[in-house]
Amino acid sequence: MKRSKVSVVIPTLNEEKNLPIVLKDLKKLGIVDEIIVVDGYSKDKTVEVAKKFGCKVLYDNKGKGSALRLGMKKATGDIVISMDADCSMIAKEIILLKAGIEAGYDICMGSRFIQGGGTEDMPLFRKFGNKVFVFLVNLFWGMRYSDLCYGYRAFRKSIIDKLDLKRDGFGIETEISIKAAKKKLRVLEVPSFEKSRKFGKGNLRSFRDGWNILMTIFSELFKR
Ligand SMILES: Nc1nc2c(ncn2[C@@H]2O[C@H](COP(=O)(O)OP(=O)(O)O)[C@@H](O)[C@H]2O)c(=O)[nH]1
Ligand SMILES: [Mg+2]
Repeated sequence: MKRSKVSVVIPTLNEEKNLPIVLKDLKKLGIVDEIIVVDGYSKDKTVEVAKKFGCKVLYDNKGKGSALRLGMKKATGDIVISMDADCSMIAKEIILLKAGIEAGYDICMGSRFIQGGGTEDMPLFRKFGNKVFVFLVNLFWGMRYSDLCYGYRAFRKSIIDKLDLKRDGFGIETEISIKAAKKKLRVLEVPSFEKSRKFGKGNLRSFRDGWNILMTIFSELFKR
């Protein structure tokens, strides 16, 4: 079997301390062929770090979703992995995500809420919000997702255009899950453990982005 080429797309905003750790782990893995950092015009040395490690650097000023869309479009791998730069994701799990695509699935999503997964980066009310959103998406689109607002995922490159993604902000993961359901893509969940962010503060705001996610769900409900 031909070896699949693997691209990793990382949206970044002021991650100069976290990014070197993430990139070192990715290099150590030895199965990543291309790393695309999509930076939201960081005020720190994030871009310098990315260049030092030989990453492709792109810029986007709209938000995490928009950055991810750009990176996924420009990726040249057969398998495209989306990942955060905050040290919350374990690089080795890429092996599992990649295996899902190689086994024939179109999208392989990390889930924090199946056996083997977990999170130390989610206060109780966010867990509750996530549960409500998962329930709604499963109800409206007949899925059996266990997680929704989580960005550690692998995509078969050839289905990325089909998803026709539009969201600019933190609604992007939800949009992906819903459109994968609508377009009847083959989706697999694999367990993933989310560690706490190592340095700095997250950019996600629970109420603003919770609202954003809810609006993503309802706007998709009224579209074909
Ligand atoms: N390019 C870009 N990246 C962002 C933006 N906001 C967050 N990120 C990155 O997206 C990833 C997830 O963001 P984070 O704030 O940790 O959100 P959380 O993990 O959902 O709490 C991190 O790698 C951030 O650096 C943004 O506006 N633009
Ligand atoms: Mg985070």
